[in-house]
Amino acid sequence: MSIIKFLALSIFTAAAFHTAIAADHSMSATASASANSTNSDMTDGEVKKIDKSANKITLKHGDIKNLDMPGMTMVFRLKDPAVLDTFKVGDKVKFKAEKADGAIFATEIQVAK
Ligand SMILES: [Cu+2]
Repeated sequence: MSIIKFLALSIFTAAAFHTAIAADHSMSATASASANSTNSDMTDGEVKKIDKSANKITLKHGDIKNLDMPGMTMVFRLKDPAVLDTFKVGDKVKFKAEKADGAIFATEIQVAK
């Protein structure tokens, strides 16, 4: 009786231990996958023109994967016009491109280091 109890307990303990390892492993795999996708969403660009009154910025940009767009020079709108004060023509930037209301917005735009 006591041997069966002991065996049952050790099998249960081993199973619980394995489950804990598996949960840990899948959690860290998910975290690194989402970090990778965040990085690849950022597009490189160069500031060509800033139009503060119209809240627009002209960028020469690299491939925009999420919008399926090749590199080109084009106008982006900004959700936060205050960021225009932090750039000047010729700055290299990184940003995310988002389609909204029939226009393309540059979001999370920042000077590239
Ligand atoms: Cu474009």
